[in-house]
Amino acid sequence: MSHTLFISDLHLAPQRPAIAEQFFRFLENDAARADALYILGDLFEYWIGDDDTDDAFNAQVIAGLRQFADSGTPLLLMHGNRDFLMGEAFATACGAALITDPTLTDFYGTRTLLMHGDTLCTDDIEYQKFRSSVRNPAAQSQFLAQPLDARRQQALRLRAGSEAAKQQKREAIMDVNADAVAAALRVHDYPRLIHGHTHRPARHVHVVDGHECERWVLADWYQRGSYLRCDASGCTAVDLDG
Ligand code: LP5
Ligand code: MN
Repeated sequence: MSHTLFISDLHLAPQRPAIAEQFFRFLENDAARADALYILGDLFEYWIGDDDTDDAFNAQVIAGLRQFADSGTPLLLMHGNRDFLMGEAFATACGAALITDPTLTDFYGTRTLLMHGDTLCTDDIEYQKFRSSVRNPAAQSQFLAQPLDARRQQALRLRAGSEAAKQQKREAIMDVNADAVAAALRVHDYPRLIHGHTHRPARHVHVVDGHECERWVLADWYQRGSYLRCDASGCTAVDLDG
């Protein structure tokens, strides 16, 4: 049956080669049989600019994606909170199209809202402040004007700062806020919602203004790879083998 696959939060990094290998196998097998593959953010552990392609690992990921896209399956990429600096140059190199967060698309007769998910975490006030500062175009230009080594050091400091900050936050703060979910569903006329980011894979049902809306949360790829498969009869979460 015609179907589309959704993944997010792979956090690909050379330090975890097994997950990258699993991703390349996924591209050659399950993903190659789909109508399209959507990557809804955090493909990379972090992305410091499209000029970081002399890096052997990044070049390998680009080549894998390029081979996949060249074989004819549309590849759609959304920014996550780790890789929002992926630009048109990167997308072109991969044969992918960048899509905005949020994006509303019809899949086999079901209107579906696609998001990374971080904007729904409105209780995490520190994160939302951090987000607006790093999504500022002037701050991004200033960052990108620095040499790659300096950028890499800064990204590693931000990653360490984030891990430390998360230790101090209650779990509930780092989940989506129900009112933010309801608002996103309302403003898009009550679609199905698919997002990642929280690393809490599940299917939820939200009743908003009397409309039942499904919300699928994608899994991260820390332990193993997985994807969401949607066709005309609905969506199913699938774990990849070993
Ligand atoms: O990513 P994750 O899962 O650890 O946590 C996220 C939120 N954290 C982030 C930060 C990213 O991990 C780091 C991104 C690196 C990007 C590289 C490019 C940099 C470009 C800069 C352009 C201007 O997104 C985390 C959330 C969590 O999800 C759950 O939703 O809680 O939010 C935070 O931890 C933010 C903190 O609360 C506040 C910011 C701490 C920053 C510490 C700075 C340390 C010193 C920096 C020196 C440069
Ligand atoms: Mn994320």
